Amino acid sequence: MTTFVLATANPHKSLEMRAVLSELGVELLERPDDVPEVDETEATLEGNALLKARTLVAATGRAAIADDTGLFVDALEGRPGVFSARYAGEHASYDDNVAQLLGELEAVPQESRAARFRTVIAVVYPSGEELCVEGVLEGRIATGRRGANGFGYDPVFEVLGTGGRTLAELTPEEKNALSHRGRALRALAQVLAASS
Ligand code: ITT
Repeated sequence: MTTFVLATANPHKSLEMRAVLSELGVELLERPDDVPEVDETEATLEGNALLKARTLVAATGRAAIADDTGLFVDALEGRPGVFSARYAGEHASYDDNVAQLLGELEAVPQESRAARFRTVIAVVYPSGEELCVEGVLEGRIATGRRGANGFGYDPVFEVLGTGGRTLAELTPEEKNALSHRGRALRALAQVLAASS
């Protein structure tokens, strides 16, 4: 059994990572409460994921796993991207961020609302060895919120190939089976299996 300390402080992300990894033979240890949140100062998802994982290795002496995710909207030249958590301001809620997104896209027609979620998962070992994998989910930004599941931008992200359903209209199992995060975690399991 592979064991990592979890670097994310986001309980929604943590729940999804646990659900996927428990089926792939990877055990996650809780992020210790006394480790301060990491300032995401890098310009890329990979850079920020590595920052978060390295911080947990330094604090615990154990191998750590981090997720950094962004929503990249074509009509906004890739924004909010790396800044997805702080899109509507430093302490913005999920709802504030969604409102900001819908507002900015108000005049943009359906066919020009393409977007994708990208997740980078970083694993860092106490030896200094590091690895990163990525998962992508293609879709489109809806004109309003739909669905009650998930978190963040899920109510406005229509998933390509699902007949226009948003991520928030999928069950947790459906989301994990096709999401950016699920894909990245399954890619990680393959890399780990190949190197063991
Ligand atoms: P940690 O850094 O502690 O892991 P965070 O919430 O800051 O937590 P990210 O920087 O990776 O994590 O995420 C940026 C934002 O993107 C997040 O706050 C959500 O608003 C959104 N987000 C991430 N994953 C998502 C998903 O699967 N569905 C919808 N929105 C998501």
